[in-house]
Amino acid sequence: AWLEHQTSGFKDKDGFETEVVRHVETTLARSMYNCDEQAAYSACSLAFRDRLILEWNRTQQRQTFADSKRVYYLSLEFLMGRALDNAMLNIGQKDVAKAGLAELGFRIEDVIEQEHDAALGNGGLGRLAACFLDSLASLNYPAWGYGLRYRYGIFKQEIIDGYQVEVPDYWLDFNPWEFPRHDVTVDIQFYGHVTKRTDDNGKTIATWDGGEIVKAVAYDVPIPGYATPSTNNLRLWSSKAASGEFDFQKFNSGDYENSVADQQRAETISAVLYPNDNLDRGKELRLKQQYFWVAASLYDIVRRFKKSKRAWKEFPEQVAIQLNDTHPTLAVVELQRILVDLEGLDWDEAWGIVTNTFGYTNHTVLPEALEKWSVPLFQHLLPRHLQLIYDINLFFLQTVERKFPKDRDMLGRVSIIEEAQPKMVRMAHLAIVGSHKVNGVAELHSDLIKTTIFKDFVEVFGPDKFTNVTNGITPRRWLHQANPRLSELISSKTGSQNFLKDLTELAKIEHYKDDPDFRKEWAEIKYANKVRLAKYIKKTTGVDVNPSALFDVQVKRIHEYKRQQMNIFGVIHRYLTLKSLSPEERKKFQPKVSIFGGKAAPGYWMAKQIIHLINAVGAVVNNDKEIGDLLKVIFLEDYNVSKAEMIIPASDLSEHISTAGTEASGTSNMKFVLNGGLIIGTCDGANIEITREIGEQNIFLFGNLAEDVEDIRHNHTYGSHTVDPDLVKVFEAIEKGTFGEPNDFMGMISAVRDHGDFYLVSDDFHSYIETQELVDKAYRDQEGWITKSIESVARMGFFSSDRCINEYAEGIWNIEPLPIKDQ
Ligand code: 26M
Repeated sequence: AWLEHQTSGFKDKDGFETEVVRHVETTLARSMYNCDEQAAYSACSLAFRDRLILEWNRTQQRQTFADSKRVYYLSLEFLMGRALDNAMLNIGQKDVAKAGLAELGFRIEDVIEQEHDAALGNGGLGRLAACFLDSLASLNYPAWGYGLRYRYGIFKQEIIDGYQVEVPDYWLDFNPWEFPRHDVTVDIQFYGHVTKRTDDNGKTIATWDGGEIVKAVAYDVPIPGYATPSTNNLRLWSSKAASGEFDFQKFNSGDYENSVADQQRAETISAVLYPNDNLDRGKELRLKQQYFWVAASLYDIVRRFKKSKRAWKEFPEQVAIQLNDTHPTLAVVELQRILVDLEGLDWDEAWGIVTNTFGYTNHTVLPEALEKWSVPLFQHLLPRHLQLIYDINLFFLQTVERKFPKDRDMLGRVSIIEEAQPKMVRMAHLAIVGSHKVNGVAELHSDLIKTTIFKDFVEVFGPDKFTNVTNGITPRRWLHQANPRLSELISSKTGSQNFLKDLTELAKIEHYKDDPDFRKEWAEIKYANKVRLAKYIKKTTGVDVNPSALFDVQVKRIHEYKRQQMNIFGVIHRYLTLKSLSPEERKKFQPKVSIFGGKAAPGYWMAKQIIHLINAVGAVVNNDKEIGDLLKVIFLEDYNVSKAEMIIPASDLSEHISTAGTEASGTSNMKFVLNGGLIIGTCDGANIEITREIGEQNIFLFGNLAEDVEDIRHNHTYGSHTVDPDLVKVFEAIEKGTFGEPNDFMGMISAVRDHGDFYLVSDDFHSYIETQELVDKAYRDQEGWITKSIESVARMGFFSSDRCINEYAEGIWNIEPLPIKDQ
């Protein structure tokens, strides 16, 4: 209903054009005669931005006036992608823009593609945060995101001679979607020392003095909800020298270098996103980033609360703060510091407020990703916080002691401080102790954390503190925006676009699964999306791929646990099989295009080797005349959100093949199925729930189960370990030099053969190959395949991030949507 009588839209295409022209001529100071696509993008964004600002202001006013509970989502990563297309669709005026731009001589697609992705994230965790913002706004929840305004997002990936090369991603040249708030700043303190004194009542007062100050400046990004006037705020902090530009005192006294160095050191804090996904390296600058962002955000949240003049005990009734992994865990300590040191509350009252405010989401069980900070580093950078952590730990361990008297091992295991050389602060333990709820991101994952890494805490706090919220994705970006024709076909059958607000309405399309016209259109849409991707592949790699072949896609961060190495070994196996066949036999083979994409962390040697092998295999296979269209191997450079929007709708089959028990949830699995692709996968993460929803007949599952992994690993080390015979043949081909210098790939081979095959590549290989054969067979039955595709999409309603956010709101945050009255 809002769309019909919205106050902020353009009246019609002429109204839109007037605004675009005005922005080109005045804001950009250009003539319409030399308005290129980039200028058209800028002007179009500015025109939409003007509309957004009005609703944004109103939403903030409405939230302030209602004075109800707000949720704050603290995340070091927001992988937003492009904003213009999303803004046009959420406001509901893409058609108007399309017609207006056409009259001005532009194709809307070309204009949209001018925008640089906002890539302030690594992968799943960062993209989840972006989907959550979309759902929070679309469901009218009073919510803010808080993050860091990195000058450089995740690096741009170039592939040169088959190797990954990293190029800085400078994205802020022209960004119409952010609003600097030079008046909203917070001074953030580092280093220094703590003095304690006793006041007249015998109470200990701690003061933290000295050290250095860095200024946090707020930059706000509007987050429009879909088909609602609600426009929420994402606040990103940028670091600046506290002295303003640079220190003139030092400058005038001739110390030019140091005056500039201070400024640069301050600005370094928000300069660059750490490009590691699922790996913690314990670097001081990362801890500085965390405290800088957390302290600025909490100052802001507390300031807003104080304006309401409520008693402190009401804080958790007004404020919910969600910790996106352990990265913002310092917020727990910072709030306790504010309440005790600055506001003078008693320890216990303060701690009650703190624990009722925070919720913690765990996103990984990989030990190398669990954050730990060395105590000496902490002592140096945040001396008061370390004291508070010791106190928190002391009181916590006392309660554990009361519950489990004399269990010294238990105390050692759950302690926030790890007794190592040097001692370490375990951030996950701190996050659990400081929160009222802890959740995993898919059922299997939530069960696993309760029975493995956080088992002792279940004993200490009881099982109710631990819960599951299965991830979801926004259907606006991942269906309507990425696949407009499919969205259109669905709405023609469900009767409206309401499925984009209530994804369970997808169930209605199952009635049409036998309707020949519907099926034909369904297949045509997939084919058209494949043609589009084939053109892109031709343009970027020079390789011709046949859009009728089976497109088999694995796009995600490159990581051993995600097992891209198993995929490429499987491709080599397929190639060797094809080579061994007669031309006649070959003709019976299902033609296939194997498509990879994803970034390796710059310091992750093995991941880079995997990329190199994929490219080396492509170079041989794609030029083998005997093979032709039967097999192509493509590595798509610089996989990111906007490329995902093009790649995902074009897949027939996608791979989600992590070693069971390692992928917490996965979210691209949901995106692929929602777009009519089938998946091959292990019993891991959300694959299991996807199977439950869509039916076993619609998914290709294989491999060992999570519950067996430990024993198998034990066997690798202490029992006999033999490599699967088909995989041996693959290794032999690599070692013979079939794909170039074998030494380049020995790391991958010996990880499996000589170093315990930690990720079970060999153990799962046979099952993987067999299941790929089932895929080929199923694909040859095109009618059967289309049925699977339609049934799957129809049953994906559960995986909307709207459902997911509603679960957080009810089970963890205890917040309600803010009703919108007609304005
Ligand atoms: C930690 C320390 C230092 C530098 C970087 C990190 C770090 C950054 C990102 C650690 C982990 C990071 O991301 C983890 C992640 O993306 N996890 C994924 O979360 C998704 C959303 O819940 C899940 O779907 C994926 O399965 C899970 O791997």
